[in-house]
Amino acid sequence: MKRLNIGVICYPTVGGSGVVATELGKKMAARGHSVHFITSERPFRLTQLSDNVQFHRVEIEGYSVFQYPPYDIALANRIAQVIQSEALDVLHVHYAVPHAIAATLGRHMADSSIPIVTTLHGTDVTILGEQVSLKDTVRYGIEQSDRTTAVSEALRRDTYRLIAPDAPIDVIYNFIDHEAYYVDDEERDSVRREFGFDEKELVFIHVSNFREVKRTDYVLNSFAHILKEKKAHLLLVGDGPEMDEREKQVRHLGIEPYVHFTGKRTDVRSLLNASDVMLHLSDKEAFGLVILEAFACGVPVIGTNVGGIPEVIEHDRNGRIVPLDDEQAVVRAALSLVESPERYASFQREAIRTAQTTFHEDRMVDAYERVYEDVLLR
Ligand code: GMT
Repeated sequence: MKRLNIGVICYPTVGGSGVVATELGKKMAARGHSVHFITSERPFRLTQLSDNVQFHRVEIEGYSVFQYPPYDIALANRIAQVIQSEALDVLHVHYAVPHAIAATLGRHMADSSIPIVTTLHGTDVTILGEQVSLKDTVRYGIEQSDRTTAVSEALRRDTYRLIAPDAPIDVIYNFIDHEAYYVDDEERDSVRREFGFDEKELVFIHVSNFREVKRTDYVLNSFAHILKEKKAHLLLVGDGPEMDEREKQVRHLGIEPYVHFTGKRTDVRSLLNASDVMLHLSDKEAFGLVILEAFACGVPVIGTNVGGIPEVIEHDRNGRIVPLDDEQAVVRAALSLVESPERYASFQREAIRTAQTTFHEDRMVDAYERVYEDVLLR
């Protein structure tokens, strides 16, 4: 395929959509394309720039008249500049709002017909698509794009149900970097030593941004029920708006010695390696990238029957699916998963296989490359 100049627009801070955008950009660069990230900060996973991986900062200048800094307009302005200065062939925007709109405006400002590919990631549809103030804008962004992709079948269905765009949507699943996530027994031992866990003790893990949709209240209530049956520990990794509430809940449940708040950590792989089972009990989740990260480290996942989660977790193979708000179902799923070492080992093997085959990065990068090729042919 011809070498392309690809403009990538995403949220640069911690979050699955920015991670996917950055990893995809890096993989495209490894295939010989030139990738230009147009973002307000350098994406946190973009640790190295090179001749074919560049970062174009969006400068947002304030002015006393503005009640809010005009990020969307500044982004459109920067997109228009980079389309011209770098002779971009295609724009790939991650997260519909405001990125698809800013790309449409930037293209118009540059007097260009550059194709726009928009990838929907989740709450850009399932939350913003329900807001009267934004719903029509999300639809407009999708309809102005030359191609739209969604990270799961569930998100594709939700997009038609909630927003009803007059446009086709392709599903391209997420993937993870296998050089960053893998099984490591030494890491398991060292993290277990750090937290004072015995080799045989059962360790659960939850990793998220502690927003309401992640239902960390349900994670804690379920874990408290597990503790009534079996001694265990819970690593809570990440930080976010619900953290204070969760600390109060832990005190209220009287389970302080068994719950370990780690805050944001850069060594998530080590924490996953030290864990036996992940709990991912969201009430909205288009995909759940951390589930794949857990799988790659050989950790089976208990997840809710919500959004794209059942597309990633194969019930009774690499994890278990439970109904939302059924704490006893989580207890049963967790304890029966670990009671037989043979069964647990089979779940671990399946988890690793899922991350390495069904969701292998090469499949997804090929699919995105085909999308670029298609929109350029038109
Ligand atoms: O939509 C969000 O909540 C933010 C977004 C993000 O930037 O992390 O998360 C979504 O995109 C991820 C990457 O595609 C998916 O793995 C998450 O499931 C999805 N979050 C939700 O749907 C809640």
